[in-house]
Amino acid sequence: MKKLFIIVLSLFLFSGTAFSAMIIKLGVVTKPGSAQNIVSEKFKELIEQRSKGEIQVKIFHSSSIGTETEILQQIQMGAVQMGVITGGPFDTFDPIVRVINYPFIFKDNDQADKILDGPLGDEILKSLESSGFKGLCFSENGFRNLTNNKTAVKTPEDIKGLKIRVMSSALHNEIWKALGANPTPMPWPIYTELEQGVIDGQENPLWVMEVYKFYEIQKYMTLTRHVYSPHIDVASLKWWQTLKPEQQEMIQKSMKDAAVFQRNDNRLKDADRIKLLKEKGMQIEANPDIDAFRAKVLNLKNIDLYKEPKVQALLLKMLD
Ligand code: EAX
Repeated sequence: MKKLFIIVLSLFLFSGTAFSAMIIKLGVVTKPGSAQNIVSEKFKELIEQRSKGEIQVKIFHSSSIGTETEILQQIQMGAVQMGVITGGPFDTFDPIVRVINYPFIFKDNDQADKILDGPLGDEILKSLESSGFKGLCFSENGFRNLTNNKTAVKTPEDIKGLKIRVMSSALHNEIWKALGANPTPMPWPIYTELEQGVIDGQENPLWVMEVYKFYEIQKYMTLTRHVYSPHIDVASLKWWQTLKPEQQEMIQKSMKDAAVFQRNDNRLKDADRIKLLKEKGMQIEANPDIDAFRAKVLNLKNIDLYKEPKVQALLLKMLD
């Protein structure tokens, strides 16, 4: 009897030591307090709780495992399992992402949610599978606004010749060329380049100006809202296919809940950000000549970057 007990006990202990939590490595390029980090931390909290600790998340932030492009490459290989990545650098991996980065395609948050949470969003997420990603959902970076340290900007004329940092994306480069700027693609982060005057300006959602203290080094901001920048919350398809259906479901649901939480959080905080940035000394142009900006980018849909039939078709559907 004693022997049996020992056998049973050792079997139990063995299976106990054989059990180990699954660790998900998740990469973001931003620092704690940033939009990407808020989604990631919420996801970590939800999945660890819902899986009762069987699934754990290790967040690699502040570019500690590379730029967004490098994180995506590691996700493709399965070396990193998940990422919360801005639309910009993603479009080199799948040109369909250019559809959501099209300037002025979303007029407000509600429309962005409706489209990205609906069939068009699903079509984009599904498309990512052909480049090795399981697209889970969209959280948000937000509507992007222009800042610079040279001049107040109200119309595209004011932008002429300004050296503007853009994300590592051929499309974003084209957008700023069309607007008359001198765009310079570079990966995140960019504080030092702005501080040293290597670039005159940049464009990002309001939270970035606050969290990264751009008010210290950028005098002018224009509420251009030229691109609505979602984050694409992705997993490695290679890894995803090794998961049990119930794990997939739990991860999918937790990430979607985290995304909805973060979008609301960002929008709630936006209300106070303009005030804060003004107090910090930024000069803000709240009513730029948006029609003039829009006119400058009207023909972008005809550029080669939108040529692929699948991409062209989806863009036209969205512009409809
Ligand atoms: O969220 O590279 C960028 O401009 C992104 O918006 C950055 O990740 C900040």
